Amino acid sequence: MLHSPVLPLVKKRRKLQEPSLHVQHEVKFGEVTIFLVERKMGSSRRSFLTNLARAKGFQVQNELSNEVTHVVAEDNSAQELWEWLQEHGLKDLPSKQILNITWFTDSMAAGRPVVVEPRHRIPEYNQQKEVCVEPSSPQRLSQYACQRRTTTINHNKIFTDAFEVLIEHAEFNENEGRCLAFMRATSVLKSLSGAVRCLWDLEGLPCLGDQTKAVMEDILECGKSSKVQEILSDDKYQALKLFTSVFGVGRKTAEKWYRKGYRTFEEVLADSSISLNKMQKAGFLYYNDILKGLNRAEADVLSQIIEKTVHTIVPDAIVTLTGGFRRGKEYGHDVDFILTTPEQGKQEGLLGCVINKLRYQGILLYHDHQQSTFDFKKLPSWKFEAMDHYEKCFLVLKLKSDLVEVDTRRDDAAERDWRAVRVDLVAPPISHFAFALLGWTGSRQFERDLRRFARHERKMLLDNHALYDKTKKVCLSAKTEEEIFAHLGLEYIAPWERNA
Ligand code: DCT
Ligand code: MG
Repeated sequence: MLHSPVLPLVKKRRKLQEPSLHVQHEVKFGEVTIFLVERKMGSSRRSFLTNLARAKGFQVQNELSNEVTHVVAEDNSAQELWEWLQEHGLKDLPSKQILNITWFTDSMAAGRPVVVEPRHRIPEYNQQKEVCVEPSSPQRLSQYACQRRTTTINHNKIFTDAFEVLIEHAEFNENEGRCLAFMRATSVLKSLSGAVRCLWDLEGLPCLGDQTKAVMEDILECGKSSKVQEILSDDKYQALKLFTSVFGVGRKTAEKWYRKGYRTFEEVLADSSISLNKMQKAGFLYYNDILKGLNRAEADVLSQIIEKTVHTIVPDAIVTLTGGFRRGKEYGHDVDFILTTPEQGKQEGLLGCVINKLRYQGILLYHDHQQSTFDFKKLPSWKFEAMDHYEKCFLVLKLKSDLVEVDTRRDDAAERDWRAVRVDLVAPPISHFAFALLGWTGSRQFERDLRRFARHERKMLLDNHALYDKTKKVCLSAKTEEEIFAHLGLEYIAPWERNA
């Protein structure tokens, strides 16, 4: 196909007029590197916006390079932008965020990089990309999720949704091998830049074995998998799925209730011999609210509440949003925060005070406060437990509807001005912040593969506390996630590319 000549989108003379080059600003958001496209925007507006962003702690590059994560354009057509970007021969172009100016202005207004929403994207840019992108060369795809870039855009949802049922079913039946196989396959499919249209597309992809391919073949041929349909209508699967959807109810408890012959909540709650623990009581009490989860706007309001509360206790405490929302997800089942203090050790006891303040504000519905069992001398923690040893608390809070447009409707139509939401807080010492942040950012599959990669490829042990080099017999310290990736000899993967 012939294209019209592509005009340069950055004019050479700009360099001479870049007063900001000499001004040093503190970088607050190391994970974001912006490039502003000059064409249509104009050089003076570009330089004004560059200075504005830098003054707010954003990194803005004058030249387009591989380090750029967010390309921001104003009024450029999808086609001219795509062609121009192609010419630069950037690594991983499909993984870069190509955005219109609204993302930039929203971020400036918020004072931080906002999560990319559909309205921030360039109209028709993705179609342009899909027409032009060669399917990413499968041979190069790593078997480790920590060597792939996986955004929240999943082109293969039809397959991964089916796999998720199979994963859950395998989990209920304690079939670890099958569970792992489908989790790895799901993760590979999520990382692809396009939809799989036939089994040939899977040539050379890692982690896709015969059983996963058979399910995909079924879906490709009939639009659904008979195996998945069978599970979905299975009595035991349905009961365990229902029971484990209650906050505080794990597989074992669900199984016990199923064995007693129960299939509904009413049946469980009518049995006086079943004593629910505190967490399960809260789980039933706020079941519908918690099941709804939260959206980004609600998570932002909670961030403000938690930040404000924490800062009345320790003014310079550091509050960091983590978990799925840090990865750019629009919805989550909870909001996760890491709290720490610049002064080592000052975070001790902080969570207890936060809980008291939340109670005083009248928004604490439930809390499970776990003291730290963190022992520096025991590092590295040789057992890779699901839970880390930091002080943490699992909360249910009231999110008031006067703060954000909260869906407070209840099935019984009772009037109320709040909704119950799940919040997790974890408080590592600042010395271990980077490890805690990396661990709590997830996704779970990304974490699993980071640890597997460390162990098998680097002879290192990684967990939420530390990185241990078994060859050198030393713990490698790190202040940032970038340093941990560097210790592991891995290319840095930004949080929004960890949705493995
Ligand atoms: N995590 C961890 N140890 C745990 C639980 C979680 O290291 N015991 C990590 C993995 C992901 C991250 O913390 C947050 O956990 P979740 O909130 O369960 O996951 P999420 O990715 O935030 O998903 P959601 O959006 O549904 O909350
Ligand atoms: Mg979460």
